[in-house]
Amino acid sequence: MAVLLVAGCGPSAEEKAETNAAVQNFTPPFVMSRLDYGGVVERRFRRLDRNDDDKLVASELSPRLAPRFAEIDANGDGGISNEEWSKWMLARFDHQDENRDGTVTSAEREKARAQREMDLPTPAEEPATNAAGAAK
Ligand SMILES: [Ca+2]
Ligand SMILES: [Ca+2]
Repeated sequence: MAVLLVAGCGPSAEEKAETNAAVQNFTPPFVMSRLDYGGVVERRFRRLDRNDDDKLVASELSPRLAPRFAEIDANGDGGISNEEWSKWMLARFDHQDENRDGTVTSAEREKARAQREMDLPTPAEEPATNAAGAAK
């Protein structure tokens, strides 16, 4: 499994202040590209879709996401398609990508968390694996 390391660009004073504010919720620094994130989101959809019918119903969502079901189900048909899921999750990513460089850093993620945005799933949470049928 590939582990992303942050290249050594020094944090600004503001970023340091943010980092200090976020210390109580410390997660190791990371940078997540939009492309990586797309894969993570796809794998999470597959994992959440327990009955493999290519849509998520409210009971398949995590408790954290369940309250936002109606928002994610854009066409209101009672199921979240892969397309609706990806679109919504990528919108969360773009919202957190403050400087619009196509990556979300841990600093941006901590800031979003402080604003009570949802946590984005990370590659570590949804590792790429081809182990067919594992834990379904
Ligand atoms: Ca389903
Ligand atoms: Ca739908």
